Amino acid sequence: MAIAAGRHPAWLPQGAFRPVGSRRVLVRGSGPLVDTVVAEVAGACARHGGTARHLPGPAASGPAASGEGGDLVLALVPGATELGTEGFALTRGDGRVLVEAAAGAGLLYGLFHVVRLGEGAFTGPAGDGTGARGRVTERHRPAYDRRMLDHWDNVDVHPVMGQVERGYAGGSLFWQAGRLRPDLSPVRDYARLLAACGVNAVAVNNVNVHRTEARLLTDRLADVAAIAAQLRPYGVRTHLSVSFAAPMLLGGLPTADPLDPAVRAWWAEATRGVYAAIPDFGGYVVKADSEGQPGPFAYGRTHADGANLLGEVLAPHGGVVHWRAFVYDHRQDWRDRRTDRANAAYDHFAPLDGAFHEAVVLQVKHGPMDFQPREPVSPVIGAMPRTRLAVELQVTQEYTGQQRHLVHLAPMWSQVLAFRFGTAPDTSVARSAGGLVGVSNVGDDPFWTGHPLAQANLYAFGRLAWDPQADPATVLGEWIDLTFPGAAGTGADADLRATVHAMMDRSWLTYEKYTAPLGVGWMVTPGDHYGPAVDGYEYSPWGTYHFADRDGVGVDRTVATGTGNAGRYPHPWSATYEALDTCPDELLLFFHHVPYGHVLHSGRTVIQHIYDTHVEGVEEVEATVRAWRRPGVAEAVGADVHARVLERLREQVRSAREWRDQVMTYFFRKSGVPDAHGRAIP
Ligand code: GCV
Repeated sequence: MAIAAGRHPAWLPQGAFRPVGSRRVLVRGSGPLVDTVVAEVAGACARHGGTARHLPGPAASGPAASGEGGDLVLALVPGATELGTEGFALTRGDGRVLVEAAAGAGLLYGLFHVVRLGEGAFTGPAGDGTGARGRVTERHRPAYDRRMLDHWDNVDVHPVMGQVERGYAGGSLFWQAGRLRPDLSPVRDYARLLAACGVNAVAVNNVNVHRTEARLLTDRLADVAAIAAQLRPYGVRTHLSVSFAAPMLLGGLPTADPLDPAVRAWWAEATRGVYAAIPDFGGYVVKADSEGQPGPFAYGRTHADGANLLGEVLAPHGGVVHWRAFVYDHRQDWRDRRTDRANAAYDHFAPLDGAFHEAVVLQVKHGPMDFQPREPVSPVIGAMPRTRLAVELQVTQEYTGQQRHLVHLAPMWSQVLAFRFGTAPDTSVARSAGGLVGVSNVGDDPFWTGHPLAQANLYAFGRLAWDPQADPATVLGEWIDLTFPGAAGTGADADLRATVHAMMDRSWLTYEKYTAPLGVGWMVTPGDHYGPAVDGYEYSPWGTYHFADRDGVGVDRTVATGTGNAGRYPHPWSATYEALDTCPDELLLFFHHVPYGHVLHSGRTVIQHIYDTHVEGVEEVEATVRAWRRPGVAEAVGADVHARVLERLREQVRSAREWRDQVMTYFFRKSGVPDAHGRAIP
């Protein structure tokens, strides 16, 4: 098994399999995913000189299995139900490794875990953190059953959005100019990469479902089945975005009213058809009453009515509907200062808590707006304890530099996942959620993600979906070591690891510095959302404002005098955000409109913070370029990766300077306040 030539191997270069492939490996058990494990092991051993054996019968649990011979034994132990279908137990020490799992998926994840550990799996200290010698067993189970990527891929090339909406990595892996791609082997490679970081579900088309895409549910279902066949061997289930108006668009019915018996019968029949073609189909994704997509409001019905209809037809087959909470009025009037997009999802959905069918998963964006570089956590996540929730993250870098800027997103996601609505640990975002969904950043680009270092975001998404408490710097370290096998060594190679860490660990904060300040967001060019346009959205219907004038800037979202958004949070956050003196600096302009001379907790005024951070942000990007150009880096990462990253970094510097100059000039002109350090502002 190897990523096809012509595509970067990402975190599965052949060298990553050397520690496994150079040993005596035994696989015990049978089943489709065990066959995948066998094929992986056989390929690695053929390449690296080891030996691979397969005994189809299951193993007895425990030491009996480990005594069967082999440096690495991967054994299916059907009785080990405490591991679940995807978990595995890893016993290692004394140079030998035993992976046990109750099901094939667990065995596959166990194999990729050993690959991740590398030579250290066999020679390093046992992984219980104590450094103990001898054989120690660790148990690994994913935090969430569903760890999913949504592809915003169109089947037809959309006249404005292209083949992939908000895609920055070329065309779609699945679709090309209206058709299924004739060669789906890259999809198989993609599934392999996903399994190796823990993702187990993929929605194969855009949540904005246009006319052609709607047909994937019925007469173009064979296309979806063909994709599912590529994903299945790596334990990745296929999901489909569907149009709420499908009964009209495809079924010729006069209505899509969710309470209409004919509509319900149509969905039940369509869903039977899907499961006949794809027995392990995961379910539907629905964007309803949002940015022009049809939904239940047209019939005077609630979103629970709409979602429950689909939950009911999917449940008998074991499927779920991911129903998105991204519902807001995109025809706002900027003169109206009471209506607030940040309140919309909460106001629509929180009152429906407890009203959803058990096969409905409410998919909530992590912030109340739309994937800005800094937002508070969405209050919806803390307000619906009786609803199955999935938190949606944006791996594709729509608002974070579009894979032209180096922005490592895992630190932001970790912060979101660790946020607690109350004081108890089970009030964290991670614990409130039952699943994690990421909008994929992958396309048909040879590096998968356009910017080669953006692969780390995809990897981190999978790892955090498996373990939301994982440390983002550790996850980045794993990614570096796997992707650039030499980086784990000493001397110049150890330097590469440090160099890449230094470039990436704080890159999100760097991006935040040179773009929109203090949580206010949105100063991007309307439409394509790349580059600065401070007033671009200021007088638009999209509900995304900063309200800068000569005296101050920011959105008053207090209960006392503003839109009341702070009051959507439970205590103590409602009070924390409501009061100027307790609101965290980084969210100040999200919750408050303040004078330019307002002094932050940092001791700087708002205007000086804007000046300073924009200068610092550009300096940090310039330092990043210098780091990448250090001697030895190109050799260690490969000339192709080096050249592509350098090209992107050059654009990042250009763009960051443009951001700096426009934002500083804008606020200097508005406020008339000079820079305390006397720097020239254009
Ligand atoms: C798929 C933002 C993006 C849209 C996207 C939407 C969504 O508004 O700009 O391209 O549509 O989010 O999440 O549905």
